[in-house]
Amino acid sequence: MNVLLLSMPDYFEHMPPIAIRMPNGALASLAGNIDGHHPVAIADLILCHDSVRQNVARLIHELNPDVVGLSVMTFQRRTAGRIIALARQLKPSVKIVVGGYDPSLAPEAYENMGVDYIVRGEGEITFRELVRALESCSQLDGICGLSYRTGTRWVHNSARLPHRLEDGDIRLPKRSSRVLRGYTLLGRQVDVVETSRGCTYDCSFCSIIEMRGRNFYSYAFDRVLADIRDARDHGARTIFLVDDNITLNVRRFEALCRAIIEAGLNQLDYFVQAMTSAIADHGATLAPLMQQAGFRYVFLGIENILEGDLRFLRAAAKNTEHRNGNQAGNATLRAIDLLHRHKMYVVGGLIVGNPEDTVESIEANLEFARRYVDWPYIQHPTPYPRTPMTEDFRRRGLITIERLEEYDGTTAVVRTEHVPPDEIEYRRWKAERWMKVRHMPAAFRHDPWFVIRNAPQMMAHTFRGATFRSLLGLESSRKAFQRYKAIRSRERVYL
Ligand code: B12
Ligand code: SF4
Repeated sequence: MNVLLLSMPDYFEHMPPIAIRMPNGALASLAGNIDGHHPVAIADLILCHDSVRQNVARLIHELNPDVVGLSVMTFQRRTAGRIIALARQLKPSVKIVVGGYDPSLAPEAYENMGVDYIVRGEGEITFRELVRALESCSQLDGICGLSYRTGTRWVHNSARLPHRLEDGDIRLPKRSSRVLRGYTLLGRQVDVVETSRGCTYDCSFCSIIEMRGRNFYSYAFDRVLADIRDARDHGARTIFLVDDNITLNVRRFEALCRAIIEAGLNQLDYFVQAMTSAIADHGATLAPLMQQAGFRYVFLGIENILEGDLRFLRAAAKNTEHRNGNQAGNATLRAIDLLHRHKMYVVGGLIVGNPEDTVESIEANLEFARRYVDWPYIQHPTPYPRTPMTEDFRRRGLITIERLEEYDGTTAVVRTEHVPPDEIEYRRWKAERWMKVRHMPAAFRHDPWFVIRNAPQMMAHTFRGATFRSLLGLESSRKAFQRYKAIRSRERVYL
């Protein structure tokens, strides 16, 4: 069976395609895990976000797929609907499968979108079994994690338990299936690699717990190293370790750094997400190893610097430092200091606009980011399907925007008890632009040619909506913000 796998073109403010175009890790993993005789093609539509219709039509025409699979996040649902309609129009008999966070957490939303199958939760084994069943025209009722249509009725098979990742059952991703080119992270080809899945915390804004429960399973190092080598052999110079929470097991992470160094794979740049508590508590031994292994950017889930907000986000525990077995306050500053001392850059993940936030508390977080982080990744709380936070916001009547295409994390779709959404977003937008400019010299030192060639476009992206008059203070920056909002709204229409 010919299989075509697509990830959505939708991007958000912190991922401008001029500088960042990452492959979707799920699709290569799915491709590597269906039976080997099926021709499979992967198209990450971020690589052609300005010509989606033409590219999807071309791929369907050239590849004549029997099965089209889409990987979808919540803010991409509208685009997914349009791509489904296009695929159906071009080839009415094609079988359409959706998977990923949004179809898993809101399967009911896809029942009337023209799809045939919904894969809930982890996809490798479910999709392998589905393609087998389609090939042999056999029953679908025994495939855990699958939802399917019979006539007008949808059947939801029982859930599939998260895979323990330990017996080689999940094979390596198949990167050779990618048919579009142009992956980049600031000028270096980037790829994604998993070393573990899952997390045992329960932050109220995070989709991971509803997706798979509270658990943590990891791949053997041999497999991880083979995966990194494969990414490198396909041209990657930067590797993003996409683990949900690699710092849950610090000793394992340290051993992984040693394994990367011993395998000579530390010539690559690495990018990883981490908890502040783990870095603060263990950074003295962990950070030097990370530096030696090639880690360059660390996304720190700081979330917020105020205790009240951390409690609301259920993120206090993962941001607490420990000394001699006792709690010793917020871990953020120590974590940042340890990473800086070992020449790593901090991507600061903060969430502003929580229910009790005032203008002052928002500004306190923005000021913190200005002072301490190298690259801001500041977002607004976003009520994704089935997260505990969504229930809180809905109960309090604070959700102001229901249009899911705006749920990209940098659009304020909820208000606080004291501040309207536009004001929250305006303050974040205004502050972040200048923080991003500050990182340009560091990017220049690492990749001078990329920055020389792309600096004008990167600046233009960062300052969308601004004019010389607004930058010189001759026009209100609120006007520039309104223009930026209008540009964002147009950008979201991919086809
Ligand atoms: C790595 C990552 C990123 C990376 C890379 C994205 C990429 N190109 O792959 C970056 C940093 C770019 C990113 C950005 C964003 N991300 Co992100 N990201 C993740 C993270 C940490 C891991 C995802 C991953 O690769 N997992 C490994 C793969 C193998 O697993 P998987 O994606 O779950 O796929 C499995 C199943 O879902 C299923 N599946 C998936 N697709 C398909 C398709 C088919 C056909 C089938 C059958 C099955 C299937 O099978 C796969 C294999 O088992 C998750 C989870 C987390 N804990 O935070 C968030 C997460 C996916 N991101 C999320 C969000 C919201 C975003 C952003 C919008 C902004 C933000 N708030 O952070 C941006 C938007 C990106 C953009 N396009 O502009 C949310 C999604 C929530 C939702 N309900 O949609 C998550 C869940 C985090 C959260 N807040 O809870 N992200
Ligand atoms: S620690 Fe990270 S992965 Fe774990 S629940 Fe919190 S946000 Fe999600």
